[in-house]
Amino acid sequence: MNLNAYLEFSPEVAEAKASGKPIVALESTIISHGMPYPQNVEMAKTVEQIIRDNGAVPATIAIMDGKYKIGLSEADLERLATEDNVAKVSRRDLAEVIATKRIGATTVATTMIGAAFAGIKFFVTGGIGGVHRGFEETMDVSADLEELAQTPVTVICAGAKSILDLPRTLEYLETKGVPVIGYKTDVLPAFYTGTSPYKLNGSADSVDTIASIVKTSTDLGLDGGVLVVNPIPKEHELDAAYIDGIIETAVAEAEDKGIVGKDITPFLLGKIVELTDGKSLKANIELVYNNAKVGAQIASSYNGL
Ligand code: PSU
Ligand code: MN
Repeated sequence: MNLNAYLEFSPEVAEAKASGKPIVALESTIISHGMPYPQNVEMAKTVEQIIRDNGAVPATIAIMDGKYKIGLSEADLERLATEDNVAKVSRRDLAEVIATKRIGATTVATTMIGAAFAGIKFFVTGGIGGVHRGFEETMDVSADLEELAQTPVTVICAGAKSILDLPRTLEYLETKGVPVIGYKTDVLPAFYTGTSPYKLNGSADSVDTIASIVKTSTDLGLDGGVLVVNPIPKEHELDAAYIDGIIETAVAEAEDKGIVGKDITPFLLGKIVELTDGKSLKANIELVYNNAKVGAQIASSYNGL
């Protein structure tokens, strides 16, 4: 069976591929499970436009009607944001959701897989999954990290939220051979805040340097992805003590309620929005926009190499 039978390109993405334009993938779990309606659809449309404004073509990815859709229409975005029973699809769930023709939102892991199938090298999101706090008991490590280890797509994000164990997430990425490059920073950004105590091994001050790192990794056949961590703009940062307190409360509530597995990240994300009265949502949206700008610029620079 031909892989192409499972892929469905939007007209915009098909045209971009045919004419060799830079393309940037976007995930859909951030829409279905990461943000409330209608801000999620608004964010999804605006982020696509920011990518266009910065010289690249957006390709939001999701699973619909038995296909890996590469590039979504506005109606598709609306479906993802409003339909009940949108599956959160990680690598484990992929074959099942495609075969049974359910509607599925792609995580970082499955957006990387779809992007690689589609020949797209860059992918912009908010935050990645990682090693969960208390992993010693639960063994909960996001499949996003394994995907970064094996799939050659560059992911531009704002670091990871401290709902995760950040230093262990970095250790895991090191073990798996994933370069983590700070854009204009030498510490890991912690999503809502631009800094953290955790030193990075690599950093770059220009998008051209990042493009050349990606090119070199590709030329060497290193296989895995590159993780670019881009701090939230200063004017949108939340106070570190404030957001850490909120995260502690959310994590404790998840534990009390016995929430585990694929449900824990969406639960924590929703809880944080609720406890911050939407302040975290505003920060989340702004950091995605900032990542879109940088990601499109990296993809354009790469195209010129
Ligand atoms: N972190 C966020 N926002 C998100 C996610 C993570 O700040 O929307 C989503 C992404 O789709 C990510 C997934 O790939 O959650 C990770 O889920 P898990 O921890 O179950 O692997
Ligand atoms: Mn998990």
